[in-house]
Amino acid sequence: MSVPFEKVLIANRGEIAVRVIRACRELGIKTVAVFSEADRESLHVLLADEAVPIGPPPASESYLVIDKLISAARATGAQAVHPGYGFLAENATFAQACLDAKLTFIGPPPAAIRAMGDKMAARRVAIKMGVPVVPGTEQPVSDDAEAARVAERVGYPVMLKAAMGGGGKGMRLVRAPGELTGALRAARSEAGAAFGDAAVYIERYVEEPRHIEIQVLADAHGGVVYLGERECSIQRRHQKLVEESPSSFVTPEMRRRMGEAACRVAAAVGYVNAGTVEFLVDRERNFYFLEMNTRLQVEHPVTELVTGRDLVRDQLRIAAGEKLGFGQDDVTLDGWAIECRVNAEDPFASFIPSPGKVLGLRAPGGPWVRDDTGVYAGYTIPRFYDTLMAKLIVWGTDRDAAIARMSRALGEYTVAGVQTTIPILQRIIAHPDFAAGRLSTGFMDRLLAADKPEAAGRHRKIALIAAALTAYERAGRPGPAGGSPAATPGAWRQALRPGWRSR
Ligand code: MV4
Repeated sequence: MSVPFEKVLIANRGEIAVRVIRACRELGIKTVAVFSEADRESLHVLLADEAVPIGPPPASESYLVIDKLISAARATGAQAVHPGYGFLAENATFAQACLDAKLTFIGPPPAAIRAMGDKMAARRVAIKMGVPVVPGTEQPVSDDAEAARVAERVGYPVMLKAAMGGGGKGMRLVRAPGELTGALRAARSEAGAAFGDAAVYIERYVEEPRHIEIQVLADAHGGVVYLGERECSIQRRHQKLVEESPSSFVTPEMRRRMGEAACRVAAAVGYVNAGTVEFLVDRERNFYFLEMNTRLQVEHPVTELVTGRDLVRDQLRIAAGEKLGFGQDDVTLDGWAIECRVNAEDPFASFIPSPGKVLGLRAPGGPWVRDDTGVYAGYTIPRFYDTLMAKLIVWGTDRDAAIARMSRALGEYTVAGVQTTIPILQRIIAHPDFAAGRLSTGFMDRLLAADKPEAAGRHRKIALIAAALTAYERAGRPGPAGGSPAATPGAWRQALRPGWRSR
């Protein structure tokens, strides 16, 4: 195969920049990293062939400054730009700026990014292509009376959504007519502040939905395929924690219908490159188009492990104008893959970010275990960016094997110096509902509710009784071990964290 490019600039940082560098290196493509002042010693800088400084730590002064990225590409002679995810990955202006500078943007055409950035326009595309959407409005609602009519028609509860939103921002659940006017005002002002556009539309609320998304690949010659689904229902505040492929909820017939629907939406907007079509799925297995993400996603590795494809390699080939080189019938799903996102956050303290120096690190290994990370022992995680530290991805011949492997791998993962989400990931993976595939977007709320003050009150009493018994028992044996638990606050705190493994 010919080499798609000689040199590629990666307009990103962290694990995704590392992921792209790896694909480039395997293809014999030279890589250019960009880095802020906080990222001088970051792994992507160490691994790239060249690295260009682009300014101060805040992303608004570095990774989000289009001119600096274009200049860096020009100065180093890169022919193409990979945006990764986040930052400018779904910014049509950036994609256009690359094209204007005669740089290949390794992503979709600007028009496709723009078409899908407007969630209402995307909804209309889905409707036009015969893809089911949640019942609701095709245009923004302008006044209270119209909103009331629409809500009455689709039936309560309803959801108000920002037209330019996504990722849960500017959303309001309305359970009864009396709440509508206030919720509409709140949603409009939130949308206006967050997206500079106060337009809001209405959908019927889908209770306890699953979030299932379809990976698509499209080339510039009309070839479009889907690469199965990813189940991403384990989320907290719209941040995914665990993803898997395939989904135990999706039947082969449903997979084909969702996949074909996703391909129709992609084709309708002239989509080229890798993209993801998101669906909400209700308890009766009805699926509804939600939005399309016009980028490579964080959770793409689970699709890679079950399809055997390197999605970044496919992105590079497609961007270079090559044909996909395979058809839908060539896509087969083999086994099961699960990804856990390891964030530098303290799950014992409301997931507060935990930046700082990684004093020690022992990543898991062994068969069918993949660790996509942007950190190393001795590295200082800066406080300026996303807390994603690593993605642990495992493959097994079936779901049970993948779960057992993930549990084993999480047990091996040792990080010193910063707090990580590993303990909560272990709890998710060990949960009977997870084992049974009983997943929904309410899973994490239920799991964490067990740690809320009300429940903690109950656990606190149990812990106090246990502590009193221990003190009573030890009272008869004075000496170093004889102190009351009150003398060791660490032990108290651990006693108040039932089921959580201490490290
Ligand atoms: C919904 C919904 C229920 N009904 N729409 C959240 C993110 C945004 N992209 C869409 N979201 C939702 N839209 C209707 N009509 C519930 C959610 C939702 C959700 C969706 C996917 C994953 C996690 C979620 C958590 C809360 C709410």
